Amino acid sequence: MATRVINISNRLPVTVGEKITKSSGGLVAALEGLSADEYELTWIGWPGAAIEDPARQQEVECVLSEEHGCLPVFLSEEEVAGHYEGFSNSSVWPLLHYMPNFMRYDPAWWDHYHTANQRFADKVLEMAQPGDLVWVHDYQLMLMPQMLHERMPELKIGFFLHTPFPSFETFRCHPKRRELVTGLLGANLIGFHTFGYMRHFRSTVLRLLGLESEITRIRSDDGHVSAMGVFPIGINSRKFDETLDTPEFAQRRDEFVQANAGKRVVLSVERMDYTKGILHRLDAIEQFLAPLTPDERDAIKFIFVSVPSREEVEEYKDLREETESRIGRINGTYATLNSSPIRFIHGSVEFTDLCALYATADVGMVTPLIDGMNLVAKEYIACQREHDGVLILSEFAGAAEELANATLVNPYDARAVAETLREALAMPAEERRACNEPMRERVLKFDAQHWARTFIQQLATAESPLATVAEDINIAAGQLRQALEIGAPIALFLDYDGTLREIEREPRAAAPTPEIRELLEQLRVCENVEPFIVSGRSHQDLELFFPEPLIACVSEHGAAIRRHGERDWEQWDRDISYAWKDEIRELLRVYEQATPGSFVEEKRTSLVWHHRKTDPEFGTWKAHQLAHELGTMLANEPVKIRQGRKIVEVVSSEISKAIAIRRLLHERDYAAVLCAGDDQTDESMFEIDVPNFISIKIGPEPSRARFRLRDPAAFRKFLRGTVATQREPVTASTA
Ligand code: GDG
Repeated sequence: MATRVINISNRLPVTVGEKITKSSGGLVAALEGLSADEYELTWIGWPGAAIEDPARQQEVECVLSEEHGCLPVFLSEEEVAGHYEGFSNSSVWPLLHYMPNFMRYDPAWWDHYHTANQRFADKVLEMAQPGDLVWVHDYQLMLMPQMLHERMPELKIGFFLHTPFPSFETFRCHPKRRELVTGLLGANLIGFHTFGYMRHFRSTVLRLLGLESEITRIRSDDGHVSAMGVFPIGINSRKFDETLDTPEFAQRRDEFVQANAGKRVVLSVERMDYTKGILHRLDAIEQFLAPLTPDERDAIKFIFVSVPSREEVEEYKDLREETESRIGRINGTYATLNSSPIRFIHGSVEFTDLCALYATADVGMVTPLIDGMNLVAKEYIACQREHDGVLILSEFAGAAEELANATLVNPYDARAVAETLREALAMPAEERRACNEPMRERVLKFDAQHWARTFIQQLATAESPLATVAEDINIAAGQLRQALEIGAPIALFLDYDGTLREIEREPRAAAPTPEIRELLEQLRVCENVEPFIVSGRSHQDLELFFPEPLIACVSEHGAAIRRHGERDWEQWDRDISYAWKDEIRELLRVYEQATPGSFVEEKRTSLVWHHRKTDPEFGTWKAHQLAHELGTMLANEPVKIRQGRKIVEVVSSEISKAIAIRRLLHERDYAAVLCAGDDQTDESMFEIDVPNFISIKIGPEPSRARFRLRDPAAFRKFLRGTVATQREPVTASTA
């Protein structure tokens, strides 16, 4: 059966006017590359016009869904102004492109952005079924992944960002930075054009939300995993290649060649957007023209195709005016009696004409100040079948990573760009061919269809939220009940922080709540149940929380025990030497001084360097460095070095929770043994090998435990529902 793919972009690939016409952007072509046998596609988006009459909405919806496989999301004019022109294009777009000077912000826009994202998500949820692949596109819909994930966690949600993702220093300027990043983390797969954008995203997630990540995956606090990947988008190669074979193309190409006879043509094609570097390019062109003689100027022609874009937004209007006035000035200054240097088309050209322009231009001049990918650069290369023009490409376009043989420039350096243009026009044919051939091969092969297929395939195999769920916890409950029913003793080894009790920022604040005290009391009075608190805390700390010896406590991972009903602690580490501490203490102090915010904690059995309050990247780097240094220093000592949650710990290897528990298990036989814990130090407990052993991991991280519960509250509920219900002595006859 075909897998259902729900594709969501801000704009549907149709234009709704008197009639409905299908448009043919790159995304349409990409998705057409998904085989219909394998995937059943539905497209959700805004139809491009504010349709407010309910009868007309119904009519449009009917035609779109039946004839075009599209479901429209209707937005009022006001919503479009707030969501699209305001929030998306006037605040997020400039920041994603490193241009905070163009950012404007109005809190009312946020409401529209949120509402629009919600409206899109609702539309998806009207039709979505578990197992569907949902693919959300671009910066207008950054909240959607989280909205969808919350309502339907069984969906596989992909998000692709078509723009760059900037460094944290830029992204942090956005008033809704946290909400935007959290919105994206609802996705199971987040795609970027380049590794650099992905790197900035990870660093932003770390700095904004404190979430550490691996190179290609981020785990949120609730255990949800977002994979990340680099998927450089390609062009609709087949369409270009086929068009180049048509007689219409040949005719237009010949007409252009004739019209420009005796001239070298330099072509630029773009949406009229300040990211595309139009004004900077004009500076370079001016520098190029200045030293030329009138005859030389007659022999060059610049063609600008600038497609009108976002004209409702102030900055775009200004750009258009500025561009027109600059071009007017340049043409006025450098025109001869025969020609003027720049032909400016503020509009779009037919596809065949575009191909003919690409195919005949001596130079393709693509110099954005920054660009997620830039398809024009790839399209220009795809059309160099015979002519072999030179691609001058900004090193700040994502495409520059793949088109390494292009002539790369820094668009801010007008003089260098002018010089590069001079050189490009003089480049010998063999050199041009040698540059273009490998690029053309690559562009044709890794096309838009390839891009969509690889993204969808990776989304389909993205980690399912269910993969981290261990065996059914009811099996554990059954095991415990069975032991209790026959009146056999059971032991409960319970970690405290993060297992019985929610973690607090300040460790001292994590005293047992009345609910926890009551639960422990219930456990204590259960016949045949022997509970132990097995903690990493010092015995002084444990005494503060549990002054009465009502419950047995094991401190510092097994260094000492205070047994049930006894006031004194039995020291279990008398024969262990801690001589290694002196040298290590000194080293940790050096790290403490060199890393602002970090501090050293000394426990009886260990020394700990904490970096929770440091700059997250600097702290992690120093932690790696410290762990490495310790490894060399302590190679022959009986210690373990642990890099845990924002800590580096050196601890005696003769002490562990597992060693302590084994010792207790030698003292008495139990019919069932339960160990529960939430962090790495608890993993040693889960390796214990005795009959009827129940290991429970609290929390989402990977673990060796057989069972898993979400958080301390769920664990307490589990204890109440299984063990603590058995208040009365239970015998075989009453069971
Ligand atoms: C965003 C990102 C990323 C242009 N003029 C005409 C025309 N075009 C077509 C081109 C090309 C497309 O428009 C422009 O795509 P770009 O990639 O260059 O730029 P954006 O519109 O800013 O796109 C960008 C892209 O998303 C995809 O992820 O690469 O970085 O900003 O396909 O051919 N087409 C026709 N006539 C024109 O006059 N027919």
